[in-house]
Amino acid sequence: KLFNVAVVGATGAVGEQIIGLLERRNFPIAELKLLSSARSAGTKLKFKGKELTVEEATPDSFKGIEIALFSAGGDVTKALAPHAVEHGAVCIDNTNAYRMDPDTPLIVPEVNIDKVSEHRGIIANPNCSTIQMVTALKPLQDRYGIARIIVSTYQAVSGAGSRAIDEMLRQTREALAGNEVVPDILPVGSLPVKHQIAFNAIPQIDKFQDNGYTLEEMKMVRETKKIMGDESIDVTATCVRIPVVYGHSESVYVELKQDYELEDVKKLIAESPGVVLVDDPAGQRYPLATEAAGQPDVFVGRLRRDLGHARGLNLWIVSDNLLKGAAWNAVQIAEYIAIENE
Ligand code: 11C
Repeated sequence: KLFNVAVVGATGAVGEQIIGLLERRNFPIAELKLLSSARSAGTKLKFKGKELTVEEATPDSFKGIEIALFSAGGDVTKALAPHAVEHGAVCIDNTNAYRMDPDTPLIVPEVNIDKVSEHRGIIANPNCSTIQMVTALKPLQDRYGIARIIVSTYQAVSGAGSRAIDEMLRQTREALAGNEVVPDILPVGSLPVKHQIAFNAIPQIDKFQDNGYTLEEMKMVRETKKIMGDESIDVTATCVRIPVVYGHSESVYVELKQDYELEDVKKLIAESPGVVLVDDPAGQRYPLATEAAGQPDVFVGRLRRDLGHARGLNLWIVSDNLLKGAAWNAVQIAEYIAIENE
């Protein structure tokens, strides 16, 4: 069976990756509709050698659409996804709009694809920094149980969109030329205070919440519990933006519920779907953002037992935030939906 598919946010950093993946994966498409804000409508994009014109997304855009992939911001999802559902589409949403809604499954295929059938029209795609962490930790949860996670992230500017990439490159040129560096977007476009990202590390991703954590940090806490199906896991996160274009890196400390052997953990990770073990200290091999960029997998290395806690384990987890962290996870879900509805 072929499906009528819509991509909402087609001209954005994630939308562009979704279109590329639909083409490379040869997704069974009858008609592909590319949608965006009025500002980007009219843009021409290539799909399988054909030029398609991006249209403005409106409630009526979804007539006849069977699968809609949203990545145009939470407000757009909230305004349009209910109309898409009314027209009979299954929506796969890359935004924060419905992730914590109890009626909306929050899916990482390697972790909880069994929950996808509970959807009522909308399936949520988690935040990029959460996706790569839970993909890597799922085999440990299944084998040993997880009591606690402490994560610090080193996140790429592409997570904040194409304009943040441009800003980092511009600031780098300004700094190298000895000119004044002018911050414009980061850490948060909608807040008045801006910080330099070139040659810097900014410990703020998204807005601060009343509890002193940022929204990005709280997404990691809440989404991890929901995806792993265990509210008892203690999660604490510190999320930091660094001047890397593609690929989020994470230092993760995990406390397991049962004793483990390091060699067993390495074997388990090496055998797990969607995860690649890169762990050879003697050869100075470990996951790097530059090597993960453009790849669909989650890369795991620097595995070592905690020095103070026998069930504590340290890992370094890296993945392309626009692929497994966004577009690839969404297309994996879409492929599952397509197979189910064949
Ligand atoms: C970042 N994680 O790196 C964010 C981007 O909720 O899907 C993704 C935001 C989201 O800035």
